[in-house]
Amino acid sequence: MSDAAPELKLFVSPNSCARVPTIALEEIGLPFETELVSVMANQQNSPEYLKINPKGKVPVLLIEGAPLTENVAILSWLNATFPKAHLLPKPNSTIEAYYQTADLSFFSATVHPLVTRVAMPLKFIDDAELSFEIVRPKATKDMRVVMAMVNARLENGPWWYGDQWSVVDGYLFWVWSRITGIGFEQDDFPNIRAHCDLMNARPAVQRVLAREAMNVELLKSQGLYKAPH
Ligand SMILES: N[C@@H](CCC(=O)N[C@@H](CS)C(=O)NCC(=O)O)C(=O)O
Repeated sequence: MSDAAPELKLFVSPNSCARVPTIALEEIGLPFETELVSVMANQQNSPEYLKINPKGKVPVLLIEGAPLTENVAILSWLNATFPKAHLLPKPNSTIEAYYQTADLSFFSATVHPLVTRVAMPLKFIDDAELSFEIVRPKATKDMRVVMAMVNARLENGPWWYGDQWSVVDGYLFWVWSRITGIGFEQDDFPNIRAHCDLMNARPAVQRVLAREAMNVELLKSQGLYKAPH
């Protein structure tokens, strides 16, 4: 790769976890392209998309045309490639770098699967009534335990790493917006609510939300949008 900024294209879908690397890219502040995929219309499983990501998921980051998948890898790559953006605090030791990987993996591998159960319970049982009566309430209960832990961590906030904003905050913001958008009860989690207000005030986050709102309108006009419920 030359010294010039690499050509970047991110595959996104409104309300999805692709919001997290979009926030990272907006915080970096260099130009990047996005390509819209409607997860609501199952476009992530089209033959064309599966050639880019056989896992059938967003996000994918094309770096000079080569796909990088998985949020943890994408966010870690962006952090390493654009150190001036301070997407993660500079680690003071080798183990501190692994603590950061553990934090990103916690959101990717522990919290995100719970989000999927809360937000898309039909993925887990082929019975609409049971999915909303059993899968969602159970996952919501588990999510409340995890969010209580996150809320306690933010006592030393306002951010995940205290005074320093990081992409881990972007991850938490996506999780919180996604679950509260479908009615997750917020009252017991004042620190996360304050965190969300701070996130909403960041110019980069406002640009991300404006992009998503435009994408929602575009997908609606094509009959490819379904609001979260
Ligand atoms: N481990 C992946 C998870 C990606 C993922 O589950 N993306 C969801 C959107 S939030 C998706 O594409 N879902 C489509 C599907 O499961 O069919 C990552 O962190 O990038």
